[in-house]
Amino acid sequence: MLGGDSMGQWDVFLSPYKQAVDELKIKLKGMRSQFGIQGNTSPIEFVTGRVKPLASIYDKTREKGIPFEPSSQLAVEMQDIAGLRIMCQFVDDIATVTELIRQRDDLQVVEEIDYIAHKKPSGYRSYHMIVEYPVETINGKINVLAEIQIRTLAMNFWASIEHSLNYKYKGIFPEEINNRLQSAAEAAFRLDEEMSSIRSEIQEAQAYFSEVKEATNPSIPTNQEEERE
Ligand code: 0O2
Ligand code: 0O2
Repeated sequence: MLGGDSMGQWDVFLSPYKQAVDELKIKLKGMRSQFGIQGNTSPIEFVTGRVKPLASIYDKTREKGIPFEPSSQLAVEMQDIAGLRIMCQFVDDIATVTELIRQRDDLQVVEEIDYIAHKKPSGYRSYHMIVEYPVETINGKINVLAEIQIRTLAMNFWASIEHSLNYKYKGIFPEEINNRLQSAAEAAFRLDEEMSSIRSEIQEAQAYFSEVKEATNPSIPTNQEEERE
């Protein structure tokens, strides 16, 4: 168990990461709503974010063979303490999102890992960007690293299922489960391909659906209108 002092040090160490996650989540969600306001379909479906829980930080320090303590070594070697995840409907949206991120002035991309072109042996597919993000604190600016994972809904579905199974089996899957996971990864890949091939039809239907929804939505009366009634 961690003592009070040690917990305090972790709180101090993790606080800029929490701020980075909160700020980046707002900014990435902002990109999504700007597409909507301009009347365009957003390449971003939804965004989530988290600060890595201490138990996961502990596990990863064991794997990496580095000390489990708040330190500059940890800040450099563990690049996903601040983690953002962007979900897209279509594989092509991922390139649009990565380009938008590269163009931003408020962060610096330091590394990109393409697990879509080169899927992991587990079957995992996703595009990872490691970014350096400046957090303004009362003690000055702190640059923190954050990992942005960009993936389709199908890739996300597979990864979240595999993640839970990994937790249960501690990474050592029975052969049957392993085979099923590999074929599920192939199925997710084919689903992405199928959806891409009818992308324009899907997007027309979605635009039509939201127009109809807007037209049939009863307008909410303003205060003035309510007073008049
Ligand atoms: P809205 O109106 O639903 O778009 P938070 O701090 O609550 O904003 P957090 O805790 O990082 O976000 O992550 P959380 O709660 O897991 O999900 C973040 C956003 O993603 C939420 O939307 C969820 O509704 C949305 N979300 C999560 N899973 C799915 C999913 O499978 N499909 C879709 N379409 N959306 C999902 P918001 O931000 O609350 O607003
Ligand atoms: P969690 O619980 O999501 O935080 P590296 O230091 O680059 O050599 P690292 O940091 O493991 O190694 O980088 P990598 O491989 O790019 O993975 C970072 C994150 O990607 C993982 O974080 C997962 O979120 C996700 N990921 C990578 N491989 C897989 C996989 O095979 N299955 C699933 N479901 N997710 C994967 P954590 O810390 O492992 O986990």
